[in-house]
Amino acid sequence: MMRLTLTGGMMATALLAAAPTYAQPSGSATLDAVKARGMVICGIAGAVPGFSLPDSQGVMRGIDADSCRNVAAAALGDATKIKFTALTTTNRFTALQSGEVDLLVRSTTWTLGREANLGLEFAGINYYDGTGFLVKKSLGVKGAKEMDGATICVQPGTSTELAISDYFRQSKMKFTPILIQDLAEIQSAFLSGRCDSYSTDSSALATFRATQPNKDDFVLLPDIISKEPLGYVVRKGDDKWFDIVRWTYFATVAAEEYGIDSKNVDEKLKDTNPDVRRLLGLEGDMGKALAIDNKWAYNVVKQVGNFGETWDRNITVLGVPRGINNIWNKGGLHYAPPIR
Ligand SMILES: N[C@@H](CCC(=O)N[C@@H](CS)C(=O)NCC(=O)O)C(=O)O
Repeated sequence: MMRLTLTGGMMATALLAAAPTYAQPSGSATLDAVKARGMVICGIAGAVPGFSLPDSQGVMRGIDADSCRNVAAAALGDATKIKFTALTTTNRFTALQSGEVDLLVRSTTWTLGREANLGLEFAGINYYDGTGFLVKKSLGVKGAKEMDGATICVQPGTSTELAISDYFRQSKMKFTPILIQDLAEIQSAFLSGRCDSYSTDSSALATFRATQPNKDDFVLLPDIISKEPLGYVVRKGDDKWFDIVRWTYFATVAAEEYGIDSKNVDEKLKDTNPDVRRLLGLEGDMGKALAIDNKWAYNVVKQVGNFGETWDRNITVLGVPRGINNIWNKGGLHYAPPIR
């Protein structure tokens, strides 16, 4: 027994002496890969105003793009260390499963089926949305219940498809789906009158309508027929990465709650409130617990902004009211558990 312990100890010493200086493994294969690469790879749509769309300088803008940047700021200390991969409604899940992307923030609805069947899990919700219908005003339809017999343009592989079929079946109405994958194609099919309605997340319908030159020719029906909580998705089995992504989202919400934003965050470093001090990495080793820098949340807020800033910059400008997407103490659903 004695000899075995001695031998083990000697071997360990020899191994230590010979060990090359690799970065300490974090316990997260995804975080280790992200660090080695110096970049977070994030799956987005890349063509949806307010969510992810390149601006005139080619910079990806939108709430999904900024959610990706939040994770780069938290994990690497630099929101610009991000590569965006444009994915479709049908290839998004395989891209995440195969490791082509480190996370997916692509107007993707959290459902039981996706979480239980696909080996994926939802780490946070960046937009509480719902399925809506866009119609031409000239059609004269005022509500979804008047759509019996309608043809509806919808993207395949979406939870929208299921929401519509449930709604029509339940309402004892018929409809004909026109399934079109490509976004530009589905939108031009709707504009040219191939379908009576275009259905998807109502946020995307509102922003699509807002960006049309003749936007008053279109009506977003008042009916929201399903819950579509859109969020941050990661692979199952990497709990530490899941924690980083989940608490990054919470940090943006907590920052808004405490009144910390990208402009005053340096001033807030002098704050005596223990919640603020822990969030900003001044005490409590919250970052260390996540295997990242204690300044993780400071970096997110300083470089990208708090949740409300991200919302206003991307969504408010398109005329979509905040509603249930406010933080909890202002009547909304975004709520962060204690960061302590
Ligand atoms: N939230 C639904 C619908 C997702 C969806 O269809 N998103 C649309 C509207 S936001 C989209 O990303 N279109 C852009 C594209 O396909 O390039 C889901 O997860 O299935």
